[in-house]
Amino acid sequence: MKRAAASNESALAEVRDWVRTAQRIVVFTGAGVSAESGIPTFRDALTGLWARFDPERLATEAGFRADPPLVWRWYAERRAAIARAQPNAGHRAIAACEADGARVTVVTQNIDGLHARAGSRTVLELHGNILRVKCLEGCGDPQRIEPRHDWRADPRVPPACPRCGAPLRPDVVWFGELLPQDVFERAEQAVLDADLMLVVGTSALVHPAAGLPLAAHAAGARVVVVNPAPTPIDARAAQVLRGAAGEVLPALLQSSG
Ligand code: BV8
Ligand code: ZN
Repeated sequence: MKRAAASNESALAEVRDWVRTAQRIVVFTGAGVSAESGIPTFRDALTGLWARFDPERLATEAGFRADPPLVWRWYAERRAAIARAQPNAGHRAIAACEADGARVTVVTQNIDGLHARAGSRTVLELHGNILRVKCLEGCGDPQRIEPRHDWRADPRVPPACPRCGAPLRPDVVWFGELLPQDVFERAEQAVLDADLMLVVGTSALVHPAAGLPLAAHAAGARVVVVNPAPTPIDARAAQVLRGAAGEVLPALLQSSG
């Protein structure tokens, strides 16, 4: 296993080769791929008013039931910021690579929908999507919600389910909740079929998502990490590209021409 700084042209050239010759590529992303779009990573999301909360307590059903307006407003603030954000060069490079004919499956932990907005067509959202809401008691289907509505002044916080009157909640996977079964199974299948997996912008701490790069490695795929900081996956990586997604991915995925 070789380590290389993103600036190391030979490492980039080697991984560019792997991208060109790979049959099936999985790009596994975390909050770091959206950092250059100005979206704070999950733990950084707790700035200002939320700084005194622990994300692993706030992003839970118990946290929501304990104080629905507080948790609703935390998601509304993140949703409004996400609606104002734009996909960055990293998101666009992944989408361009897919458009280039490479069989690319994006498996993301992010709930911001930016991969799809950048043009990626095969995106598996393991942890849901902040732009949708659903009934707390599980009736009916998730619905898109207007991201720019100012909930700070709205007394209907959280709004009630139109069918049963229970509170609406974000359609995201909270800690202690199961991931959407069909999505996770498709992600596992894509990982087992892949011959190359790019692990971009994730601290790989949250399970079961963080187990996917290990499964790819165990199934014989080459794993490449793109991250400015060390991660637990580095030890199993065929290459580690130390750098920001918005810089490394365009250099890595430029169309093989
Ligand atoms: C479940 C949606 C079970 C919500 C999220 C003890 C041991 C192991 C596991 C557990 C444990 N105790 C509890 C658990 C289980 C728990 C878990 O894994 N906890 C962890 C913290 C230990 N997991 C769960 O609860 C999961 N469910 O296990 O259910 C079960 C079993 C039976 C029956 C019922 C249930 C559900 C987990 C999903 C939680 N939801 N998101 C929301 O967003 O509000 S997770 C959330 O945090 C994100 O989605 C992401 O997945 C995760 C990590 O977020 P961040 O750290 O912010 O982002 P990231 O990891 O991506 O880190 C940023 C990275 O980017 C860094 O590496 C940084 O260096 C890099 N970076 C920064 N800038 C850039 C960059 N990289 C590239 N370019 C840049 N410019
Ligand atoms: Zn309902």
